[in-house]
Amino acid sequence: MGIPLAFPAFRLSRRGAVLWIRQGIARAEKVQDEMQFELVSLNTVMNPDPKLGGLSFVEGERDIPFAIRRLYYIFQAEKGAHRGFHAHKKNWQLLFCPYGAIDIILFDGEESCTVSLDEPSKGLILYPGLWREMVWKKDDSVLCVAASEYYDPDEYIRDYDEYLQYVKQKKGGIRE
Ligand code: T46
Repeated sequence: MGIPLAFPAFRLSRRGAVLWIRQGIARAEKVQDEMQFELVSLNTVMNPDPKLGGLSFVEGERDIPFAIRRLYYIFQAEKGAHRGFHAHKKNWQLLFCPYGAIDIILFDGEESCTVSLDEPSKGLILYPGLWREMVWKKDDSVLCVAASEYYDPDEYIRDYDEYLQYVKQKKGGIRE
């Protein structure tokens, strides 16, 4: 049996309020809606015998607001490693760090914010359109990503100036 969680998950976006309720996932804290991301607690079952550890799980379209088309993970990166430096135009993602600690630095064209993934039960949902950088705080930390889309290099924005232009266009009401 999972640990009972008191609060339903919900999110608010610029496009209006969206409510999604699912037993077993809780909104850990309200992070800035304007930044279009959300920190959530993943379903977690700790074994009564501490030597046997715990198990966390996520169900697409139930615990997170998208179906999972792709999983990937980054491993064997050293403390101090920086990766990322891009945004996605279409991809929704759930990031989590089952081992170690990784800081995720987010930027929406105006504001930036850092979220620390330092516990296996912490999940970070990223809406499309956020610039991100990942910083390894411990050797061999593992970053896992559940993504809404198949891999498509054309839906990445890897050029910073292009990203700023993209944000400007979106704020001006031009959408893809
Ligand atoms: C993200 C952060 C958190 C593929 O061939 N297929 C894939 O599904 C992915 C994700 C990557 N690749 C190739 C593309 C590059 O040649 O793997 C190589 C490394 O990818 P990248 O430099 O984009 O890795 P990161 O760590 O900068 O970013 C990755 C994800 O690409 C990205 O979606 O949000 O992790």
